[in-house]
Amino acid sequence: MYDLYVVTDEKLSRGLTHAEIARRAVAGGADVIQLRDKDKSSRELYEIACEMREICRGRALFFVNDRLDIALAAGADGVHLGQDDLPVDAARRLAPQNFLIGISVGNADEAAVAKSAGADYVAVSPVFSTPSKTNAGIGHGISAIQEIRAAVNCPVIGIGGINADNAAELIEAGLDGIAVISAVVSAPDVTAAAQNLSAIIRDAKELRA
Ligand code: TZP
Ligand code: MG
Repeated sequence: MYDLYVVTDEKLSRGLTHAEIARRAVAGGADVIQLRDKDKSSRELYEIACEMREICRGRALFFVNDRLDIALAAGADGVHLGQDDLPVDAARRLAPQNFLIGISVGNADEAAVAKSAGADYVAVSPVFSTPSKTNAGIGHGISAIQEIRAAVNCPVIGIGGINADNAAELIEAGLDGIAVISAVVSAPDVTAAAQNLSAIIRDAKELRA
């Protein structure tokens, strides 16, 4: 469900818009697309989210980062929250049934709290240090994946410094899904990069099964 999760970022792309990144990543088999933009106005975000909603419909889950209001208004499948965003239980009270809520966590305690507040998945963030996010902090590493995996029974995904070279070992360590920006968004061929990562994740899961 969350195997390949692509977070869009126009600044890290080679001149593509959020919508075009989404279109190309979905064509390459991305399972989830997340709109992430810290600079645009609410109106701009809403319009982009509506366009991405249609691109993803029936093909990939569509999430909005941070902004529950934009996610709900655009009819997104879910919202992705951080530890400093709206609490999961507050978001849950505002959201319709079946609306998905994901949250970034850094350790097993945060994961357990998020799960009991109603999170649908937790994202170990960052798995490795990365320049793609300002103040992402030091990577929590593979040991954190294993601790968080053991602490919660919901899907655990990872984000931060993940690419085609290290994705398989992270699936092996227990991740259910791999979230990336640069490995797909900054690639010269977004569709081919998504296809390649998707195949790596699928093969690693088959080996694990
Ligand atoms: N949250 C934690 S790390 C990160 C976000 C949005 C950036 C991930 O980007 P990349 O290029 O896949 O390391
Ligand atoms: Mg956030």
